[in-house]
Amino acid sequence: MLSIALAGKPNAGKSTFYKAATLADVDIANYPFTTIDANRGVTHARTRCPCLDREERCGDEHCHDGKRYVPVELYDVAGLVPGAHEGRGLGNQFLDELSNADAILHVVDASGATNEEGEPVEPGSYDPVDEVTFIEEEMNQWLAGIVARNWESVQRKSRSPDFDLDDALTDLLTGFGASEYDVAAVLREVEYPEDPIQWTDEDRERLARELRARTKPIVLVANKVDAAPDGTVERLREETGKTVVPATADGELALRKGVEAGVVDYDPGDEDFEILGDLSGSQEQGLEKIREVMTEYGGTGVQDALDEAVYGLLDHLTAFPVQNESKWTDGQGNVLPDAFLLPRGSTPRDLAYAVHSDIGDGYLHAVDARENRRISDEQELEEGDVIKIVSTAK
Ligand SMILES: Nc1nc2c(ncn2[C@@H]2O[C@H](COP(=O)(O)OP(=O)(O)OP(=O)(O)O)[C@@H](O)[C@H]2O)c(=O)[nH]1
Ligand SMILES: [Mg+2]
Repeated sequence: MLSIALAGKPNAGKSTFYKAATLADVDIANYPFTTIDANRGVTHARTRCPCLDREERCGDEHCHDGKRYVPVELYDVAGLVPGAHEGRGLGNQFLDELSNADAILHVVDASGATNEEGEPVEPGSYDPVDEVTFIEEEMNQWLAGIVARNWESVQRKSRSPDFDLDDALTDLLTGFGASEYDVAAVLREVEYPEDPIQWTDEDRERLARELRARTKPIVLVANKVDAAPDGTVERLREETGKTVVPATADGELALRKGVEAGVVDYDPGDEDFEILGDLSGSQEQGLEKIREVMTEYGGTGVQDALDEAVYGLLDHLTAFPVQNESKWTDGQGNVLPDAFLLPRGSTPRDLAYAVHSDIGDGYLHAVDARENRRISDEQELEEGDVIKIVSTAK
């Protein structure tokens, strides 16, 4: 499963985002370091369900009238403060949690009402652009530290006649989620001394920065946009050059709670919602405030941020394996039972392996269930493909 981590300074709204996205029970409070243990749960990316191209909706619990929700893992970690890589605040331990992440949603407090330690300050007096820079720097320094601490082993290996820097660095960095391919690509981009003994701290930092950018790409979530000074989102975009998704995590949380209570009709990622039941005046006012923000930004931004990470930054697509190519069902008659997120460029065989390694090993060919025709093994899958895998394994 793809794994996305929420990172950011304390008090930015990470746990609120996490709770809204997973509906798990977590602590939320207006002071720094509310979260001290990492939380891990399941959320979803939203896409268009192929059932919309048929007469009947699939009725799967992950499909709401053609809005398809595909599981993704979400991590909520403790806040990072300047110096976290040296152990300040809750420090290194939580940076280590980021190792498992395929992408990072950096939750920024766009209201400017908390400083870099997450302490409340005069609203608008802290510039959120600064937290973008320092959080990224903490992550880079953390990785540089891992490389530096393990450099001796690289030096030792370099004495062997069949030494290969790519291999040594891949060994060192697999735990961080860097593949051989990532290491090779980064070594092509940066200049470095041939002999590991001559590497300086700057060389290691450059390597770490490039690898971090490649293996832990970041989407900025401009949270608390309901309380942000005008122009903050635009400025974040311009000054960081990153993708910025404006969001109100506690708005999303209120809506999801409303849905649970049966008083709100809303699917995550919708641009608007409907009030169903009779609410007290203040409840209704609260919801109408959220609606204003949603109207301005096209939704609460929580689902958009997840989708941006999965389909934008990580460039994944959704493929739907079926056993019956005309009914689009599995062996039990469930319509479009599964959805898999795969990197763009994946082939039918990759999908077979994603379903099960036995299915992959026994792969014979694949059928495009939309066209009802056999497709080539080299054909790259597309978003929304419905595929029957023919395999010797069942
Ligand atoms: N105005 C506004 N406040 C929000 C929003 N999202 C979260 N908050 C508030 O921000 C404060 C901090 O929220 P948390 O989710 O606990 O923040 P955190 O980033 O997990 O903080 P730590 O665990 O301490 O690192 C709480 O008072 C939330 O209610 C939002 O969209 N708008
Ligand atoms: Mg928290």
